[in-house]
Amino acid sequence: MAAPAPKTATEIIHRSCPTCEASCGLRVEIDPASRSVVRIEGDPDDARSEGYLCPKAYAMKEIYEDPERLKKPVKKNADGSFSEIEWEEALSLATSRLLEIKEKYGADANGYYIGNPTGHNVGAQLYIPPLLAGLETQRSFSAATMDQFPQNVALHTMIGDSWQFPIPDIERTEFFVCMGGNPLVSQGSLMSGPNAKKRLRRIVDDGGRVVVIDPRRTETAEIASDHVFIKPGADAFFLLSVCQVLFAEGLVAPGRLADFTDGLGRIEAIARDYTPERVEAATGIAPDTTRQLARDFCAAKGAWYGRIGLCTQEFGTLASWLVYVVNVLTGRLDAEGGMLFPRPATGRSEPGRPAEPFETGRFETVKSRIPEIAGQIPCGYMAEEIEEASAGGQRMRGLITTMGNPVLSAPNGERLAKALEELDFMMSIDIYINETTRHADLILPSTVQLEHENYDFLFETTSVRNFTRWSPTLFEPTEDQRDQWRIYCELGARLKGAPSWELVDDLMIKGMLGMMVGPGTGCPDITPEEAFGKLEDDHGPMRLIEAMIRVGPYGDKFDETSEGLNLARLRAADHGVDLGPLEAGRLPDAMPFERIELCPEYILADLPRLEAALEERGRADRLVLVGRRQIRSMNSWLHNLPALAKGPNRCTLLVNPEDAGRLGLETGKIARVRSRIGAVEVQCEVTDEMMPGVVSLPHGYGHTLPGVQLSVAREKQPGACSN
Ligand SMILES: Nc1nc2c(c(=O)[nH]1)N[C@H]1C(S)=C(S)[C@@H](COP(=O)(O)OP(=O)(O)OC[C@H]3O[C@@H](n4cnc5c(=O)[nH]c(N)nc54)[C@H](O)[C@@H]3O)O[C@H]1N2
Ligand SMILES: Nc1nc2c(c(=O)[nH]1)N[C@H]1C(S)=C(S)[C@@H](COP(=O)(O)OP(=O)(O)OC[C@H]3O[C@@H](n4cnc5c(=O)[nH]c(N)nc54)[C@H](O)[C@@H]3O)O[C@H]1N2
Ligand code: SF4
Ligand SMILES: [Mo]
Repeated sequence: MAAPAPKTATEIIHRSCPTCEASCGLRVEIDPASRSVVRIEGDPDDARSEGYLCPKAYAMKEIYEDPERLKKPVKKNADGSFSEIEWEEALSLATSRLLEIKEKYGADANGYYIGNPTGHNVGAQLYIPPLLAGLETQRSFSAATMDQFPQNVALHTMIGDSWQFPIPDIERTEFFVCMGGNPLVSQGSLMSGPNAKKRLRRIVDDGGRVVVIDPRRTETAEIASDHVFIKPGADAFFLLSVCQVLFAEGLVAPGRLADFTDGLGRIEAIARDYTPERVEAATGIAPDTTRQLARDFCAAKGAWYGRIGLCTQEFGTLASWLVYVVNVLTGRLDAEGGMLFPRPATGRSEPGRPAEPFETGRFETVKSRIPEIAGQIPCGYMAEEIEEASAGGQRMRGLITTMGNPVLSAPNGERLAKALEELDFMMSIDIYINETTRHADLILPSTVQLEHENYDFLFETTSVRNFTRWSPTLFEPTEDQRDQWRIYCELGARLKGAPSWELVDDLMIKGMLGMMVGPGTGCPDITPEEAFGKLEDDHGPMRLIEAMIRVGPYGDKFDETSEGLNLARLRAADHGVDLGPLEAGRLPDAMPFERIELCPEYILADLPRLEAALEERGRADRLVLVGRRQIRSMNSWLHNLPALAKGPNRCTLLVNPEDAGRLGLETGKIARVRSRIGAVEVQCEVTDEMMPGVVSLPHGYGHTLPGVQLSVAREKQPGACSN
């Protein structure tokens, strides 16, 4: 009889969850011998998440284990199938094809699309510049323009920094207005805070109020004190009416903000016409409700918040801007319990930063002549940029998609899918053969989260509490795998004709240190060369992070006798480093502009278009489709994971009973949803959680397209894509 196999020793490793913005602290038990994850639990010692986790905590394990995940580059064969190739062949093929296009048609004939998981991968964020330096194209697309871009534009033009987001002070607020966000499901976006339910309940339990303004009675609305239905896309009208009430009733009280804010008189004049009565038909909100809400908000320590529902709509920039305006008029921006500016350890919100100029129109799309805005072209124009029908101008011939699935996430994915076939060369950097990457000639897979280090670089700028956190590698990748940053750096180096990626990497860190240390900087006593010599890592993103945190507000300033933050201390902090509650009173020092511009010309220029829509928005016979997020999904890419894909069909159309009666729809029956662009057939769910005249369908589904190698998604949650 054989002896029982010896029980192998498991290890506990702490890291943050890389799947959504909340970045919960996790306690992961692994078996190093079999390179497997045994268990994932919430980390009770993490100051932000206190042991909380959601079902998606298991995503990083299941992604790591997914048999359909790519581990080596694959190249498309003549018959459309893919075969594995070596990295050297893959990178030299990519380089030669992209350079060929660049030489023949110019650098702008190549384009790129950057997707959402970039925000969760520090290497992917920091190494885009070397890739772009190699590509030299202005054809730039990203998930950002389908996400928070209206907020970026508003902040850029109001305070001079498009990425300095004010975040609700959810731990101290007494009155939280939530428009177009569903934090109970999304776990808070631009309000990164684990366990949104507990945080929002706290407000109500302490006698405060949570007011949800949403065309759906969402999961968040269910635990809120108040829910107000609003017609989709009418937020700008509603917010202007709130401003009108604030002025008319003498409630405007910017407090200390008044000392450095321009445009108060101008916004008063703009809002004057938008009484609650005048916009009622468009918004669906009773005037008394608007007036009472404005009064109650002013009487409490409140935070007024708007999120994706205010961005993915026709008047997204106006709506996003007006949310900030309301916070300024009521003195809630930069005030405790209001909207506060985080202070990341990597120092991106410190005083003395120059304002970047707000630029637009340096590049235009080939057919519709749509101008770029702050370097981005709207994703809705990707297809048109490629199509042969757009010839006449210089169309896009080569495309890199990285960490994105625009065929399911961008507007009119069906048209985009057709257009992708017209490219001379397409490559994707992705871990799956999915709806988008199936069109690529070449796919380069990166390591996944458990195979590389990480740092919560984006979410320390959006967190409800200041923190800094490093996450270790759990399983060393094989020789055949590459990190995302390494792929960018190597491809960029080859496109530029640089001798090696190592050299490019060294130039990056040296360039950064040259600006951050030495005479005239916050670290005057050390030269860039000396600082370079003190860095722990030889290469990679953590070397850049080390420089930033040592120079940053909590850093040791490269002084070993200091108690300040450095990479060794960061790496030793198993549960992350809690840097305390968000600070109030950081303005005007912490913003690049000297004064807040309440009425940026660029944004005001859109007001006539809004006014012209007032009547049409008030029509009673409109039926509008909105989106919906779900706890077990992350956009399009977790549907191939058995633990998250199980259960009934989730891609259902929510319809109000009134509309269902009128249209002859029933729960469980199939509805045909049609627009100017196309049609999908989906299962109905009749529910009074929808506002009459509004239906809801989640995004990120539609996994039955030919060539997609996501067998679990295809079988368990195929759904349909309405984009
Ligand atoms: N109707 C509707 N459409 C929407 C939205 C909506 O609310 N409604 N929301 C919009 C928003 S906010 C966003 S952010 C976009 C998202 O749009 P996208 O970013 O285009 O879509 P995702 O589904 O997040 O695609 C992520 C991709 O990254 C890949 N990936 C995951 N992990 C890794 C990794 O470690 N390495 C590499 N190389 N690849 C990886 C996945 O396989 C997948 O292909 O969708 C937008 N579209
Ligand atoms: N579980 C899960 N979490 C996620 C994601 C996911 O896919 N799944 N995605 C992540 C991403 S990429 C993002 S950007 C964030 C987004 O985070 P949230 O902004 O919280 O996203 P949603 O849950 O889509 O909430 C949007 C809400 O806007 C409402 N809405 C739609 N149109 C309008 C309108 O015109 N006006 C108003 N007032 N409301 C409207 C919708 O009914 C919905 O309740 O979530 C992130 N977190
Ligand atoms: S809430 Fe977000 S960060 Fe926390 S466990 Fe779930 S997916 Fe991960
Ligand atoms: Mo997003």
